[in-house]
Amino acid sequence: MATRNGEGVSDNKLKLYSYWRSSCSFRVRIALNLKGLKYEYKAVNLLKGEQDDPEFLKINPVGFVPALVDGDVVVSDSYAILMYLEEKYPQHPLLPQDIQKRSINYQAANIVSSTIQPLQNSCVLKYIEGKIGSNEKLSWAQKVIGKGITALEQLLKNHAGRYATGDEIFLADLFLAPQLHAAITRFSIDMAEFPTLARLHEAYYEIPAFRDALPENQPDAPS
Ligand SMILES: N[C@@H](CCC(=O)N[C@@H](CS)C(=O)NCC(=O)O)C(=O)O
Repeated sequence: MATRNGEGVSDNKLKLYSYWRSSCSFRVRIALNLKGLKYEYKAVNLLKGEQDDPEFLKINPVGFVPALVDGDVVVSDSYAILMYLEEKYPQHPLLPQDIQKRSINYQAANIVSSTIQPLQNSCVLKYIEGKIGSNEKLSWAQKVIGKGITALEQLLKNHAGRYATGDEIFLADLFLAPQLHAAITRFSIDMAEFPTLARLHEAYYEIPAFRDALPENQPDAPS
């Protein structure tokens, strides 16, 4: 398992177990950046099966990234990690005060994390590819992403401002940005039918915390 000790992070207690292309890790990287938290990047190579390494399973018995270590606290699952970070490090709140806006944030985050991503997780796509074939893998991913983002477009078209639920970045954006990035760059989804989401996708690139969290900007990304 590769480990990176970048400049200025060696004394920091936060460690993020991540894979460059993992959309779930991407969510947490954005939150850490928004909250101004430095962290040590611990690369887990999903292509080499390092998620099933016995040492990593001690950190996350499910065998998925991301996982966060903060001193004695170990948290896995991006949603749980984001809620932990929100409570421990309240700077740059991830949830709005307004209760309706909050509920939209919860809905959007859950559509991504429960309805889309688990169905296009790498282990699922690998299984489909092995059992049926690589064409079916892509059409399956496009089908589940298309269904989910159709619902997201409906949900957000009347609530979005510059970002998903107004002019500030909140939880919904942390789930949307990685999912939209994967939809467009990995799964060739045509965004013409999703004008609100296409606009949000463009807006995210303007934010340094998002850009620094992009898959291609991670230390374990292929050069
Ligand atoms: N609900 C979990 C899902 C984590 C997850 O599915 N992670 C993917 C990468 S985005 C993974 O580690 N996949 C490894 C595999 O499929 O073997 C979360 O939000 O953290």
